[in-house]
Amino acid sequence: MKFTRLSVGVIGALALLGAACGSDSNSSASTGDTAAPTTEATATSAGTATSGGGGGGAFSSIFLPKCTGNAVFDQANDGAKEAATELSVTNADFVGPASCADSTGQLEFVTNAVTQGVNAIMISNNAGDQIDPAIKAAKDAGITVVAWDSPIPSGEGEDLFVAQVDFDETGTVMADMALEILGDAGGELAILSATPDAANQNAWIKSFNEVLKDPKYANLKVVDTVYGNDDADESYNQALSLIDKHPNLKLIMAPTTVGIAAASKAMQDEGLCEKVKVSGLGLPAEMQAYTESGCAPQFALWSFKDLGYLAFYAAHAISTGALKAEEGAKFTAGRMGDYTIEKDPTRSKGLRIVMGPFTKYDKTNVAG
Ligand code: RAM
Repeated sequence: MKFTRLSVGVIGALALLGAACGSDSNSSASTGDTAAPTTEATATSAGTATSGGGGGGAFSSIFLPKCTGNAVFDQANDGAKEAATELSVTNADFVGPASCADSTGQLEFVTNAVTQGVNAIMISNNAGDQIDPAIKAAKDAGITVVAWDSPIPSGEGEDLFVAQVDFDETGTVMADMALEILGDAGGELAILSATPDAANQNAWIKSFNEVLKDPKYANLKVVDTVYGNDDADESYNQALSLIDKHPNLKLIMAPTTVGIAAASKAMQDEGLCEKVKVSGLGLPAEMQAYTESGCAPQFALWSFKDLGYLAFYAAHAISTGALKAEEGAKFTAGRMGDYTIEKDPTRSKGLRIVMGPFTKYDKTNVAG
């Protein structure tokens, strides 16, 4: 049976959504307490969030992904919950817009958190600099703001960015995968990204284009950059448009777990995997079939669970006063060990810690 392009995309979207819904997203609501937040170590009065589990110590926070319904954000939230349990504090409220396409959808969650007087906001920013006024209001209210996965580009109002990997390294990793897949002959490639305002993808694309200037990659030609808004259906259709528009396209590079899986499915459904390969940043569980079939021979990622765990430890430490968000400050994040805060060299302003490492996947290790 041959599905239409749209219906296959819809099925793909539902499958991804179903996978995401399978995990516990701990979305129980905070009580809306309006007690003033404080950054003191003894800040026990402000938090009354009532999410289940996590020991129950009063530390109220929100864990705000770009949008809900993405398996990697559920994994990050699992890590945050693990940290909350170890720290004997209440889990963060896992809240966010239903669609990543809604680039300003996160603003109301930040604003509500300020009204509720939470101790900390942990955010993967999907709104570029448009988030600045809301984040600044949170900061002015004494709330700890830790970005994870996707930073506040200006650094304004953000205490710390928990970087999954070094953002400049991402460009090199993607360029090397493209070169290995296409070989020295190279060819045309297109980038299929998430949302146009996603700070992480935009930084990675910038770095990728920078790295490609090295003569080593001279035969790799980026012919287009398109956005699937981290929506499986939209990404699927964007991948199909790319192959219609660029008949000589040899590779789709998707620095998004949603985009890479959707593009792989599109190429597989069209029987094009021999002609157009897919690579980028992908979740092994979503990519295994495409990697084993040769549609997506190589991709990379890091642990989202660890990222959420580390973000929660950092936010808790800063909020309680155990850690000062300043260059050179050190702290220990449970099972993940020691970290030192540094200036973020990939932004003009802002502090970061870098988690790492990248794991590269191919058919030898994708099954785990
Ligand atoms: C998607 C999201 C996320 C990004 C990954 C690689 O799941 O856009 O922010 O880190 O892809």
